Formats: sequence, C-alpha cells, structure tokens
Amino acid sequence: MLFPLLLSLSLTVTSCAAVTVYGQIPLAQTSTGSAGPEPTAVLLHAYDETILIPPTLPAERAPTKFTLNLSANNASVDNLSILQPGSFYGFSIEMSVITQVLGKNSSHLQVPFLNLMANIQQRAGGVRIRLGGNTQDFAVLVDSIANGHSLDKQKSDNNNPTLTPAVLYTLDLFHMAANISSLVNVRWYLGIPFNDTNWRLDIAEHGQAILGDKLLGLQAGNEPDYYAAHGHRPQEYSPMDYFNEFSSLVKAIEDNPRIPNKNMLIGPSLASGPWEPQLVWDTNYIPTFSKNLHAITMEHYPSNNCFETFHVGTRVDPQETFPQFLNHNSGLNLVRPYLQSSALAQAAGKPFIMFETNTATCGGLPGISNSFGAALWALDYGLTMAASNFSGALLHVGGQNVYYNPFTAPPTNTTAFNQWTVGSIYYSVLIVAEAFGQTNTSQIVDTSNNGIFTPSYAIYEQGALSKVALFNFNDDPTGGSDITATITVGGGNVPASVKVKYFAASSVSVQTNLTWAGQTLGNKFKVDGQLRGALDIVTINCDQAANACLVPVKAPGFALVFLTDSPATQDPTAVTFATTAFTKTINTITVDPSVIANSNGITGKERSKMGSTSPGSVTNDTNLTALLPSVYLLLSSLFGGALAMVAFWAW
Ligand SMILES: *[C@@H]1O[C@H](CO)[C@@H](O)[C@H](O)[C@H]1NC(C)=O
Ligand SMILES: *[C@@H]1O[C@H](CO)[C@@H](O)[C@H](O)[C@H]1NC(C)=O
Ligand SMILES: *[C@@H]1O[C@H](CO)[C@@H](O)[C@H](O)[C@H]1NC(C)=O
Ligand SMILES: *[C@@H]1O[C@H](CO)[C@@H](O)[C@H](O)[C@H]1NC(C)=O
Ligand SMILES: *[C@@H]1O[C@H](CO)[C@@H](O)[C@H](O)[C@H]1NC(C)=O
Ligand SMILES: *[C@@H]1O[C@H](CO)[C@@H](O)[C@H](O)[C@H]1NC(C)=O
Ligand SMILES: *[C@@H]1O[C@H](CO)[C@@H](O)[C@H](O)[C@H]1NC(C)=O
Ligand SMILES: *[C@@H]1O[C@H](CO)[C@@H](O)[C@H](O)[C@H]1NC(C)=O
Ligand SMILES: *[C@@H]1O[C@H](CO)[C@@H](O)[C@H](O)[C@H]1NC(C)=O
Ligand SMILES: *[C@@H]1O[C@H](CO)[C@@H](O)[C@H](O)[C@H]1NC(C)=O
Ligand SMILES: CC(=O)N[C@H]1CO[C@H](CO)[C@@H](O)[C@@H]1O
Repeated sequence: MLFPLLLSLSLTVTSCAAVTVYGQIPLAQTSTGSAGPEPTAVLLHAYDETILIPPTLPAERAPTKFTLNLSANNASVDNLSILQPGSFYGFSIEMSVITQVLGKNSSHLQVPFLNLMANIQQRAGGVRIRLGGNTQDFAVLVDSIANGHSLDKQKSDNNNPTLTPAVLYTLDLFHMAANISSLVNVRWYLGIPFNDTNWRLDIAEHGQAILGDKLLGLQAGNEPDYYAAHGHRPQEYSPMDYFNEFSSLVKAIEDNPRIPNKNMLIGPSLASGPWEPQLVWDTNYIPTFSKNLHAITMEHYPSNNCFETFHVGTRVDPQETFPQFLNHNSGLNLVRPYLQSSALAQAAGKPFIMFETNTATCGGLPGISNSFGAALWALDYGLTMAASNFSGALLHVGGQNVYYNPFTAPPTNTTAFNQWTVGSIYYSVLIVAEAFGQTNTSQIVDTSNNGIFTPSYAIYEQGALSKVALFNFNDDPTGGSDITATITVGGGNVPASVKVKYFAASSVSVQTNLTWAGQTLGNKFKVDGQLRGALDIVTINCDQAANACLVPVKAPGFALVFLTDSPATQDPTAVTFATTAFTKTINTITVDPSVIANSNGITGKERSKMGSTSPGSVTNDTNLTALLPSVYLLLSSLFGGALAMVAFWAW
C-alpha cells in the first residue's frame, strides 16, 4: 500500500448553487472501491508544476499611491481585534498521513518537519497542530503495527459505501507527539472517534495521560453536517441529533476516571455546507456545553477539485478560478458567514477557530494551490480571520496526491534527508507568526482603503502600533502597478525609520524562488526545513517633519513594515536543548540554543542548523539515501542535564 490518502471532502459551494455532497473517498481509489494504480512521483499532485496565466490587471485601477492614517495606540481604534497569538495559523494533519510527515514512530522523527516547526516557534513561541480529519472518526487503538509504525490504515472495506477505512494507531503515536513537543513547542488537538456512539475514548485517555498540557483539546465530531450525506448517520440526522450525541459523549467522559480533564472538547466543526452555524446555535449548544468546550470551531474551503479527483460535480477550471483568490474579497467573503459566530464565541469566552481550511477541498487546484498567489491569498485570508476575531486557523496537510500541502515529505522510494517540498502557503504561516509575534497581545485591524487588490492591516502589540501589512495582488512586471503606501501616525509621529520585510516572487503564478526577506526554504525536493540565503531587511527612512513613511510594494508582493523593534522576546516555551545531531558516518551538526530561544525574525539572527544536513556538511546529496539510513539526535536538556537519544529516520 503506497500512499493511503484521505482527504476531507468538506465540499461546499460558495455560490448559491445547490450543494452536492460526495463521500469521503480516499484518493487513489475510485468511487467503486477498486484501488487505482499506485501514484508515481511524476503524477503526484504535490509536485505538480502547472503554471497558470496571471489575471489581467483590473480595468478600473486603484491609485498606486495611498495613505494610511493610523492611531499610535490601541485606545480608540474601531474594529480592532481581540488579542492574537503568533501561533494564530497552525496545521491540520490528516491522520492517515501522520507517519509520512511527523515520523514513523516515536524514535524515528522527521528532522525537516522539526525544522519547519522550529521556524514558526522562533517567531510565534509555539505551533498548534491538529491530528485528525475524516480519518479520525474511524480510528482504532491497537497493540502493535508491523514494522514499528505508530499508525497504519486498515484495508478499506468494499461494502462500506463511504470507503472510509479505519486508521489503526498504537500508543506510540502519543509518544511520538510528546517527543516532538519536547523538541519544539508543538501543542496538539486530537479527535475523539465519532462514527458511532459506542464511545472509543482511548484518544482522550492516553492523549491526556501522555501529552499532558501539550494537549489543547479534543475534537468531538468532524463536519457532522455531512454525516448524513456521507452515510455515517441516517438521512434525517439533524443538529439536535448532533447535540444529543455530544451530550452522550460529555456523559461518557464524566463517567470515565481515566479522563481527568473533562472540559477540553471542540465543536461543532461544521463544514457549513448542509448546516448553517445558526442551526447548531439554535439547539442551545454553546450555553449548554460552555463548561465542556475548549473552543468553537468550523471547517471550510472556498473551492473544490472534486470533479477532477472523483469525476463528480462540476469541473472547477483553475485558470478561470485563479483571479477569485487574488483579491481581498476572497477573505472577506470567507469570514462573513462566521462573524456572528465569532461574536458568540467571544461572548462565551471561547476561542473561535477555523479548524481545517485550505485553497480547495478534494486535493486543491493545480496551478493555484501551490502558487505564490495562493500564499498571498492565505496570508490575506489569515489576517482577515484574525481581524474578524477568529482565534486561530489550521491549514490542512494531505498526502502526496494533493496540490495544497504546506509541506510534503518525499515519496518513500525517493527519500533523502533534504528532499522535502514546501508549498507556498507554508510561508503564509511563517509570516503571520512573525506579524503577531510572541507576546499574545497583538491586535489587528483591517485598514484597507485602496480597493480589493491592495488590502492593508495595522497591527498593535502591547497596545502600541507595531506593524503594518501591505499587499499588492496585481501582477504587472512592467512596474506600472507597484504601489507606495504612505504611513502616517495620528496622535503621534512616525519613527525616524522603519524596517521592511518583503515576501516576493516573480509572479502570482510561480511556485519557485519564493523569498521572505531574501531567504527561501528552497524549491521542490530541496527543502530540509531551514531558510537559506542572506537575510534582507530593508530600512526605509521616514520624513518625520511630514509624519510620513513611504513604503513601496511590487506587483505582486507583500510587505511587513516594522514601526518599532519588536518587543524583545524570549520564548519561555522555546526549545531549551543543547542539540547535537549527528549521523553515524557523516557529519556533526550543532544548534546554538540561543538561536532557537531568542528570535523574532527582526533581530536578523540567522536560522541555524537544527538537525540538518546543510549542503556544506553533506557533500553529495544525491547519495543521501544510501549514506544516511538514519540520523541521531542527541538531546541534552540545559536545565535537567538529562540525556535522551532519539533517532531521526530519513525516509
Ligand atoms: C518510485 O516509484 C515510482 C512508482 O513505482 C517510480 O515510477 C519511480 O521511478 C520510483 N523512483 C525511484 C527513484 O525509484
Ligand atoms: C467596522 O466594521 C464594520 C463592519 O464591517 C463597518 O461597517 C465599519 O465601517 C467599520 N468601521 C470602521 C471605522 O472601519
Ligand atoms: C465505527 O468504527 C469502528 C472502528 O473502525 C468500527 O469497529 C465500528 O463498527 C464503526 N461503527 C459503525 C456504526 O460503523
Ligand atoms: C521505530 O521503528 C524502528 C524501525 O522499524 C524500530 O527499530 C523501533 O523499535 C521503533 N520504535 C518504536 C518506539 O517502536
Ligand atoms: C472583535 O472584537 C472586538 C473586541 O470585542 C470588537 O471591538 C470588534 O468590533 C470585533 N470585530 C469584529 C469584526 O467583530
Ligand atoms: C502566550 O500564550 C501561550 C499559550 O497560552 C503561552 O504558552 C505563552 O506562555 C504565552 N506567552 C506569553 C509571553 O505570555
Ligand atoms: C490595548 O492593549 C493592551 C495591551 O495589550 C490590552 O491590555 C488592552 O486590552 C488593549 N485595549 C483595547 C481597547 O483593545
Ligand atoms: C489622522 O488621524 C488623526 C486622528 O487619529 C486626525 O487627527 C488627523 O487629522 C488625521 N490625518 C489625516 C491626514 O487624515
Ligand atoms: C529561480 O531562480 C533560479 C536561479 O536564480 C533561476 O535560474 C530560475 O529561472 C528562477 N525561476 C523562476 C521561476 O523565477
Ligand atoms: C560527488 O559525486 C560526484 C559525481 O558522482 C563525484 O564526482 C564526486 O567525487 C562526489 N564527491 C564526493 C565528495 O563524494
Ligand atoms: C519526552 C518524551 O515524551 N519522550 C518519549 C519519547 O518516546 C519514547 C518511546 O519511544 C518514550 O519512552 C519517551 O518517554
């Protein structure tokens, strides 16, 4: 069994067209259940190189110069958000692909994955990851799995109309997560299987026992509004039925002494397809379960690729659809159906989280999902969610056969240590982490005043104006659509100079050579999780007499403008290990712990080498598979001095 791929088919249609629902059909299987041919590296969607034509410039052009008049502090800013963490954006990893991405088991972790998480921790202080998806509902704890794996997928039962196979996992899955959290500050969401009400609570019991405070919450139901359509419940299954099942689960947890924390449930995680959120609120869900709920959640994708993937529904043409992603209306339209719900959650004192999202369900869209344009889209969508009082959002990670992964481990037969692939939207997560930082006091307001192609935001941190985010969705190599934003500060003055980090690529269409402040993670199959290249932070002098800083942004492009040096931050939960990774035969790599512990991006400290095989240290990377069957990471806690040995296995 090569790549057991399962996708969330939370198919929702943004137009008023009737919503058609297709089952949770694993990729690489046809809808009749027979396994398709094994995907080859050539065909795998995660490596697709489709380049679309950039949208033509809008007929009515907004001015290329505009002014943002911003308050110096947060005292009287209309529509300013709640306090946001740098970990606002996190990841949702489909259960069936955990062993591809995180590691084979607790003693074989994926170093590139750790590096990718460490990049975010450096900026945000931590990373939030959900392990779940459609597959969580059928998960079963088993004693052991062949080859020492911590997770496997049972053969799909052809009599099961939805073809949802059971995910088998061992206790080692929790140890793997705990070991990851001991290296980088990853905190986890898990899901309680919800396929029937004979509650299998092993995930809650062992999750709490083994992960402790690294477990944030337990999802109760995944897109229950699709349960009837997917054949997991009777056709008449209603929001009230979901409410009653949730009650039954709460009771089962209350009666279970092996689940000490009874109040970390997460729901309702609607796809908001068949059920509008209000239908669930009408059951009195929030007040009834307020005590039991850790967070209120939704799951939604703006588009779908179900026709190409499963030959059902209407074909979504990527070229025609691309422009819809490349303006601010996309984010605004995506959050609008949830504004009332985010307000309800805030009133109830609960985080409101977009628990699973990405460009398009059924695997994403070729040419869109992994383009620079998608990264600008995800960045704008994320900031719009934050400005609308969402408390977080998780970008979904599927397998080798989806277009939209933020990161993809190499196909197993071509594995080597530095052969990962990063999708463009990983940069969006990195940049949002940097925009909000580590203090948990960032507040954001949408200041867009120059049309839908050049949205902008102001970010306050610890009460003071701290950053400005500027987008240019236009694609115009002539330079004629480059913009210049003039930042003025009302009730204060602009600083003598500002520092600017640019997110850049040659066009909205490209998938390669993306840079953030001059650095890149590398192109397809070239990623080991480290940013490479010289850090390029642009200093722009301001005109204090005129109270103006003029910041240019290319078409296309994005700028994060730092008006203050970010508050000095020491991430209290950052990695506190003197980490020495070495292979038996090749190279010795060390991490300067201060690099991980002391960082917010602006300091210019270069990302160091956490368990990596940098090109300088390994001479012939084409031979990595042969040379590096495994890499060991020696961990020494600076505080405890205890040693632990973890083997990092290169796939
Ligand atoms: C990996 O497997 C695929 C499918 O079996 C095959 O097409 C490809 O050539 C293999 N790659 C390597 C490097 O062996
Ligand atoms: C605040 O948001 C509301 C709703 O989106 C909008 O109508 C109003 O104009 C905004 N206020 C300001 C000052 O931007
Ligand atoms: C729920 O999933 C479990 C584990 O896969 C399975 O044993 C059980 O039969 C399923 N229940 C239903 C109603 O399908
Ligand atoms: C992980 O897998 C390796 C290789 O199969 C095996 O040697 C090791 O014992 C496994 N570790 C655990 C904790 O199961
Ligand atoms: C977000 O919450 C803040 C604080 O309650 C409120 O002032 C603001 O209007 C809210 N924004 C939106 C878009 O609802
Ligand atoms: C920010 O919030 C996280 C999660 O609650 C917490 O672990 C961290 O200590 C907080 N950071 C600060 C600086 O308060
Ligand atoms: C302003 O920022 C401070 C510090 O982060 C925060 O405590 C306060 O609630 C904020 N005030 C408003 C009106 O948002
Ligand atoms: C900018 O806003 C301040 C209040 O925050 C106001 O006093 C000032 O007149 C505004 N300036 C411009 C140019 O709009
Ligand atoms: C990426 O950069 C390389 C090296 O500078 C260059 O050869 C290549 O043409 C660039 N590709 C794109 C799509 O810009
Ligand atoms: C790297 O590979 C090339 C081509 O196979 C070979 O000529 C060279 O000697 C190798 N270098 C090392 C250091 O092994
Ligand atoms: C810190 C931590 O959770 N370490 C665990 C790593 O995984 C092994 C099992 O392989 C556990 O024994 C450790 O406790």
